[in-house]
Amino acid sequence: MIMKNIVLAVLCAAVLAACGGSKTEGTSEVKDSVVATSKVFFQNLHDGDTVTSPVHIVFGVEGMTVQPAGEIVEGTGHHHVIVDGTFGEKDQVVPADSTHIHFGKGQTETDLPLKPGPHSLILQFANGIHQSYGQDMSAEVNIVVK
Ligand SMILES: [Cu+2]
Repeated sequence: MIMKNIVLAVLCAAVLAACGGSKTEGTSEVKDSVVATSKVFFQNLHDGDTVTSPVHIVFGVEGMTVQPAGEIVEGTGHHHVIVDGTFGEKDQVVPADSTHIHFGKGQTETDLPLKPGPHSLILQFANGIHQSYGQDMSAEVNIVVK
């Protein structure tokens, strides 16, 4: 009788461990697929466009939700525009200066004054404390300002 109980206990533990393991695996698979299908994009600008200043920019995001900066909430963030720079490495805080513009109120569009000439604009999504989601959540467009 005691032996039987021990066998049952071991069996239960094995089953629980197996269940726990596969549950964790499933969760991370879902997470990965969310990141893989998420993206940002310029809704109204395309490579080679000639525009006038201030440049009207409409931000787009899929697979994540725009939320004002403040706290980290999974699956949410806010937009940044990086002028003539490079995307923010994953988890690095996006600097706040004249070429890294934060839209921490949750804005989805802006009118950006730019000097005449060619410019690269990068749209970068970052979490509630401005940590970049990396190149996967960035988009670049090259335009010419008249
Ligand atoms: Cu920010």
